[in-house]
Amino acid sequence: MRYTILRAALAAVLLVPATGAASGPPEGLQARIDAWLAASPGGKQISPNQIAWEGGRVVLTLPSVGVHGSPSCPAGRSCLYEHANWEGAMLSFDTCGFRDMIDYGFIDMTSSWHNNRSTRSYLYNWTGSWTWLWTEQPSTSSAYVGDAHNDRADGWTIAC
Ligand SMILES: [Ca+2]
Repeated sequence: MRYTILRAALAAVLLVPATGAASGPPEGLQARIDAWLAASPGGKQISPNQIAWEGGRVVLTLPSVGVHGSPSCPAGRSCLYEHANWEGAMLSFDTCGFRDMIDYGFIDMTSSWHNNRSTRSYLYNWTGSWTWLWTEQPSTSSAYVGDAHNDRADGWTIAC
């Protein structure tokens, strides 16, 4: 029960910047970093636009100048993007296994992806249990996950 409440609270916190960004001037980068860290304890800021968890195995990159706009995931990592066309915040992993993206403030956010690893990734939605959304083949990308899957992914399994 506590888990469900935390998830709902996190979603509410994370929806605020998205709404503000759409209707007003761009908010400060550091302010967005600060809000992200407050909502996702355990992360550490490692550069002006990046937060790392697990010693760098998981890295969030916020667009500091312009947008990503192309599949930009570093070699050996698998990346999820906040917006279509590989734009907005990017969450990247360089380790295999399952992760609940509530730990990184990235639930219900993914709109495009780039898997730059040699193994598959599997994305899931939390609906009281884990429901499979899509599979990413090695060294592939998608500019948009589609309306049925947009802003749904909460869990991520990267094959070893
Ligand atoms: Ca979801």
